[in-house]
Parts: sequence; C-alpha cells; structure tokens
Amino acid sequence: MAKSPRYRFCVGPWNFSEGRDPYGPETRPAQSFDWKLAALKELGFDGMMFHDDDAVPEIDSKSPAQVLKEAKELRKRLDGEGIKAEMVAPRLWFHPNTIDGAYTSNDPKQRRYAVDRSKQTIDIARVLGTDLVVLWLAREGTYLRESKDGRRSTDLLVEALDAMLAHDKRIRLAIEPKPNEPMDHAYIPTIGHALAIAGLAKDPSRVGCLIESAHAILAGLDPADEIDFAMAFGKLWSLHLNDQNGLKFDQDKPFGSANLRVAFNQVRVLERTGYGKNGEFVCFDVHPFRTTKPEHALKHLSNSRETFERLVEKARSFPEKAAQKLVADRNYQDLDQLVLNHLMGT
Ligand code: XUL
Ligand code: MN
Repeated sequence: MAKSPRYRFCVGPWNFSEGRDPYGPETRPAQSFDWKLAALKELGFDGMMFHDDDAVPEIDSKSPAQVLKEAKELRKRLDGEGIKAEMVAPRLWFHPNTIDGAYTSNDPKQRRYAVDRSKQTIDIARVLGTDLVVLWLAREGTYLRESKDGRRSTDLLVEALDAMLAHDKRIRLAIEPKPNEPMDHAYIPTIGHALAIAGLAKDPSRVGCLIESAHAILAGLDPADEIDFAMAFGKLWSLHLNDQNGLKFDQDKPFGSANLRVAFNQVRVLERTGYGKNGEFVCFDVHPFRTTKPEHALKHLSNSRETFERLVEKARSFPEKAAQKLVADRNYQDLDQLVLNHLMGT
C-alpha cells in the first residue's frame, strides 16, 4: 500500500459496530474494548476518538470521582499502547433527559443536565490528554417547526458553548454539523452555520468544526468545498471521512465507496491546504455493511485507509500543469476527462 507519512489515522469504538439497524438486530457479536484497541493497533492507526460513555461506560450511574478514576485508568491503558485520544464528545442523544434536545430542550432542568454532562466530558478530555471536544448536536433541532423558537435556540446554543469554554480555558470545541437524522431539521446543518455560531461565542478562537463527508452530502454540499471553506478560517480541527449515496439515511459507507471522484477531491484539498500539519487526525467514521461476516469486520477500516492512501498518490501525481493549461483555456470539457483518465489510470 502507498505511504502518506503526513497523516495520522483514527477511529472510534462505535465504528466496530455490529450491524443493527432500525429493522433488525445485530448480525455480528459485540467485541470488548480491549479487542477494539488491539484491532486498531493491528490496523496501524494512531488514535482513538471517544464519546464520554465510550471512555467511561454507564457514565450516568457513576460519581464524578469514579468517572475521573476510570478515565485515568483508560489514559494509562492508551499510553501503554501508544494510542492518542483524539477527542471526547458528550453523547447527548441517548438519555431520557435529552428526548426533546439537550442544550435547546424546552425544559430548563434538562438543559442543565446537558451542560453539566458536557462539563464532565471536558474533564474526561483533560484526563485523556486531548484539548478537543467534539459536539455533534444530534437532537438540537425540531421535528416540527412550531415546537421551538429558532432564535431562542441559537441563544441557548451560544450559552452552552460559553459555559463549556468557561469551564476549561484550554479546551477547543469542534462542532460537527449534520442537517438531519435524527431530527427533521437540525439547527446547525452546515459548516457555515458552525463557524457563524462560533463567532457569537465569548472566545470564538476556541470554537471550530469537524467535517463529516456524509453529513455534507446530506446537506446537498460538496465535502471538498466544506473543507476548503473551514480551512480558510483555520478552523478544521478534525475530519470524519466516509461516503454517502445521495439523500438517504446516514450511511457511513467506506471512504470513496459511493463516489470516488468526490473522495478524490476531498483528498486533493487536504493535500493543498495542509490538513494534518498541526497534528489534526484523519478519522474514518465508517461502519461495516450489515451483511459483513465477523471475520471481515475490520475491512471497512482497512479499505477506507487504502482508498485514502491511493487517492493521496493520485492527488500528488495529478497533472497539475496540464490541468492549469486547460483551466486557462476555459476547456473544462477536457479538464473533466483529464480528471477521469487520471482516476482510471490511463
Ligand atoms: C453521527 C456521527 C457521530 C459523531 C460523534 O452521525 O457522525 O458519530 O461523529 O458523536
Ligand atoms: Mn461523525
């Protein structure tokens, strides 16, 4: 396989998923955390991303002291294996308190739960040695427009960001936008929204974003353009590469699986803009197909990485001069074919 030494790769425990979907149960056995860590090492990945309850299972039933104790044990375990915790994210979409949203719930008690849990996530991140907290705002949105006031929800989101920033002066918040699922309409559907709300926070320099390919595609946007836009602000702090076949449920397909050219263009802008040079990771937020047999349960990860590495080679060997000549001549017809021929290897 081609080597791209500039990049560091990472994945989360949820990416070793078992095949459950809304219409049927698991198709593969659940694996322990130790098994997942060993698999990650075997794959040659460098980091692991965590939800707060990936780091400390059953977090809501444990005292703050117990949570920190378990986080410290995890840190030791990760250090021993030479694996970096890339980020920690509060899982604000499982608990009964977050049924009507978390930071934008209509119930003030539940909003408080969401902010307190997020502060605890920050404490866990500190123990795990990362300054990056990811916010996928899963239930911040509506099923029906009349149930919430969008202007008020924006203010509540800013309040929550400010409370997190004040809790720890070193932490950075990366908002991971997604336009829908589980909500009909999410409040922060795109990178433009994420960066705009960052500007309303008390310390905008510590609020950035994370782009997931599938989420951009679900918003009808080109992930490569989203990456370029975020990089123009110096705010792309993490990346979830995967793929998505149009406007369907969130598919989390292997990188490049649905549209190799869209994947190529993402890699091309990462190369052009120097993503990773400040230590940012390339994460694959991919899931195995439900049909995957247990003995093939890591292939979505190794395949995504292989595709990424090969596309890095394609980006580095792209006939830039010939392309620029065609651009100057406004000959986009042949530019189109140049790209296709390059991808097809002719
Ligand atoms: C959901 C999603 C999450 C986040 C982390 O679509 O991508 O797994 O990446 O909370
Ligand atoms: Mn993601």
